[in-house]
Amino acid sequence: MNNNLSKKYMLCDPKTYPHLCKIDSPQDLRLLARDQLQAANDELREFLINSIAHCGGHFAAGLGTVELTIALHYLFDTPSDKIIWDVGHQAYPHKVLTGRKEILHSIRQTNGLHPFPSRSESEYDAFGVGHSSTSISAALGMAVAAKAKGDDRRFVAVIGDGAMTAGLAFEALNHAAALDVNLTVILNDNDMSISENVGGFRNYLAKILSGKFYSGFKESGKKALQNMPKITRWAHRVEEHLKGMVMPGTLFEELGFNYIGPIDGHDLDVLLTMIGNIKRLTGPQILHVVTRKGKGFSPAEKDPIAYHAVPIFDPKETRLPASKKKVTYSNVFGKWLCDMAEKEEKLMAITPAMREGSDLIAFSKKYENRYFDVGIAEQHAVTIAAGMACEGLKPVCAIYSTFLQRGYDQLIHDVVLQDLDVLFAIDRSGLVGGDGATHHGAFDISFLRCIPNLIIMAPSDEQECRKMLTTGFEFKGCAAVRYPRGSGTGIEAGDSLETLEIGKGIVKRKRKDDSQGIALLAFGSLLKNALIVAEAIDATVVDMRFVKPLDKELILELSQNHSRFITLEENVIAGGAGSAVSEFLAEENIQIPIKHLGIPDKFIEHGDPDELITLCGLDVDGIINQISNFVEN
Ligand SMILES: Cc1ncc(C[n+]2csc(CCOP(=O)(O)OP(=O)(O)O)c2C)c(N)n1
Repeated sequence: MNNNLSKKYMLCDPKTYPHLCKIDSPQDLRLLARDQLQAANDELREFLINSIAHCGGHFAAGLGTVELTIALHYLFDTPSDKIIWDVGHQAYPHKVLTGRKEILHSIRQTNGLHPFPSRSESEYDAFGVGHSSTSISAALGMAVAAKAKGDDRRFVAVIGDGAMTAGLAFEALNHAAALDVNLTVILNDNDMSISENVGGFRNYLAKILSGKFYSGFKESGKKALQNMPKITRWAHRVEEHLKGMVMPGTLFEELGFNYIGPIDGHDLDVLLTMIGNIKRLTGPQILHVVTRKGKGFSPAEKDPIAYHAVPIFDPKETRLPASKKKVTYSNVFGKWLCDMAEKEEKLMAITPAMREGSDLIAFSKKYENRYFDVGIAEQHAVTIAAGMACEGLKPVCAIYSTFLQRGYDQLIHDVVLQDLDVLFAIDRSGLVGGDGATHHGAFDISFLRCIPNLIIMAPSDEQECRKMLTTGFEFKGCAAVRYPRGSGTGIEAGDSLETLEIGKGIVKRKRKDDSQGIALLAFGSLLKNALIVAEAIDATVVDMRFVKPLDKELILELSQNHSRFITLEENVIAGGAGSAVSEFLAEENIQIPIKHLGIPDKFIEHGDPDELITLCGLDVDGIINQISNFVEN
């Protein structure tokens, strides 16, 4: 892409964007007359399409929240009032209106804007997000604090219908009803998660919107709003009025919320009127807003799954560029799953709303009855797997490392403690790149390896990944295979369903010099760098394969004829695989200098994956430097 050309699209020039270019903060937006807002709104959408097309990032969700963002910042006194975006992938319009439009194109890149709202980035980013379904709890906490301080401020949680499927969101709704605080929840219902939303709650929302009810409201809504009584009498009258228009006794009403809606989230007038009115109500309010993912960009409206997050593309084209990517670890998993399912009928696959990311598309089509998208509900994903295993099935729970953090208690208490047969296919382990600190799979080795009886494997290439998946599947008990985001060495994973001997590593290179020297003990993806380093410094290299159980025999053997150990892993050093080696050496009272290389003890931000590896000193030069310092000291 021509850089000058792309820059032109990414800047907010006054000719194309006469209103938007003057908005550097919500205060500027509030200076606009109400009849100028539609123009500003349309410019904002145009700007988003052009900018994101030229830098890549989350796309379709943000196009669906343009009107909502304008209405909220126009009506609420942000940043004193707080808008809490759930997940935050839909918050690009919010970033544009809150002083970040000229740098929007840097989003997700090294030193660029955070991929999601971040408290360190802007005072308008009320809560740091990335993982879903936290907004209502966070907003509720803020509202409680404001009440305790005697502040009359407003707190608005904006949550999608997908994010609403998590238990956490319902826990917060349940609690909110017990508290007398001013909380507004905006349910942004586009009937999509990343893929189609699933489950009974989705069906419930669909019922609310179905047939004459919703279309009837659409027609009558504006009229009804125009006829509303003056605001002095409004609060108690409108409640009945609105309730008359909507289904009586909705689920939300039963929970203690004042439910209002559904309304058309792309009708700016209706949004402004409704939110303006809600602002004056006290207690917990829920506004049900219906939007369309990808709104205003027809290819994204037609295919919101493909346009959920996009690479750089030409906005004049109706298609995204064909992916030139190599086979990814997710692809290796997706193919293995289909192959194994053919052989083993007991295999069931579970995903918490990540069908595309975990590459379960083929499986979901071929084995419809053995495929379970449980919604954004990681805890439930783990425990439903436990239940299936109790009945003799063999569930494979495909889950991103970062999202398994949500299912930790379930993993210990419901699966491993009961010695149940579940395989965890842990995708996106290690550094993930543009999604940043909220999404790096930096901790799984540390939080898994302290659990008794669990088998943990880390593949160094695609073939190993396939063997480990088979090994974990055949194992009677709980096993985990943690593999990285993206492609690996490029080696063909093949078709075999071969297993590995549990707890056995493999020596990949022996030191040429017989005298004592360095042994590099690699766990997973860093093996390829270790092999290059070993050529430069003449070291022994071991692919440890198993984080748990460790190949103790091999470690003992290596300690006989090496003077130093270096461990390598794409996980935090704290409590990682290297620590496991040190613990074992200490237990055996073997004193050998050992250096652990991995992710340092800080949160790593977003950026280009290779740059992040370099930042952590895990590229070839970085490893050599760290080893030299260790040897010299
Ligand atoms: C705990 C957690 N699990 C999974 C994800 C991955 N994820 C990001 S956005 C998304 C879909 C969200 O759907 P919804 O809330 O309806 O928002 P929409 O994209 O439809 O606007 C998912 C599953 C996540 N961010 N957090």
